[in-house]
Amino acid sequence: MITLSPEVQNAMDANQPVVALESTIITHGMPYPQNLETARLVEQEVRDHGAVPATIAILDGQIQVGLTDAQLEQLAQAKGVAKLSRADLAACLATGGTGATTVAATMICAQRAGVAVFATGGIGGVHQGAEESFDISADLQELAQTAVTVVAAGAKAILDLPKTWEVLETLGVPVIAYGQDQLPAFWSRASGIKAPLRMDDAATIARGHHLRGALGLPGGQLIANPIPVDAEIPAATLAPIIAQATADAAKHGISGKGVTPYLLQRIFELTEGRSLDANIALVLNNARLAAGIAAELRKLAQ
Ligand code: PSU
Ligand code: MN
Repeated sequence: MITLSPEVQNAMDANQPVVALESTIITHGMPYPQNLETARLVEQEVRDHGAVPATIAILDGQIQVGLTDAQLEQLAQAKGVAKLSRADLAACLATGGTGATTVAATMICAQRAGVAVFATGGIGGVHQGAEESFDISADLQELAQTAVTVVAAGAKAILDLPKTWEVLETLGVPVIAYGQDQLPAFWSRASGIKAPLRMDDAATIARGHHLRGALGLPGGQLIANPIPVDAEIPAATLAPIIAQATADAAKHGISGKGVTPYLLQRIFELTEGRSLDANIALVLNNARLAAGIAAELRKLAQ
């Protein structure tokens, strides 16, 4: 069921640190060709910081952990690729299908392959208006069940962030701000919401992961890593743009799996590309931290 790329297989055999990367950000989170350029840059960033990248996707009914450059390029250019979450994973394998993995599905595949650390942009969460739509990302439940430490720049700021953090607290997921007291808000460093937990170095985060396992607790950790200062867009600048995009989504009747990709694309248009530049910068920043955590976790496992 699971195919490791030669690079990932070698790393696993040699007990080298490995960082999982998702593929929905490539197919549904960014336009071509920036999606492909970013996917390559993120992989390189992981390598430059001492770990091996494992981009995960389902290709022709096989879980691929680690993609060749040709596979990456094919995925980045493909149209109408399925967006796979926990519910869709086995069905895609059963039908021999191809699809991109969300945070939830990437966590499942990573854990099965023995990869404990995963870098992405921002997790899914509770959508605005969820009290009507009931739209809550499966990413939250996954963090409660699957023992992978996920490094993200918080939850995407298109969401209802206070409700997202409340749900994670209810589910018993450690939400750990990296190097600051408040939670970041994806494109912005500040959200005005105090983080439940804070850690300042990769070794402590790795110990936290390790000790959850030792305590027999299921689930992972969410590391909320603020976007670099020079790349951020202030929350006040984005607020009216997010409101506009959300209103446009409602007007066009966008629902379900389509909501997040629509909002990201609309905000890209409304910011004339600035949101994408920030998104790329924060993913690279998360890849760096994840590589450091993966290296510390390897030391603990020895
Ligand atoms: N991070 C980004 N861009 C993205 C995503 C994460 O910077 O597009 C993707 C992830 O795959 C995440 C998904 O799981 O968005 C959330 O989708 P939904 O809200 O439908 O659960
Ligand atoms: Mn949803």
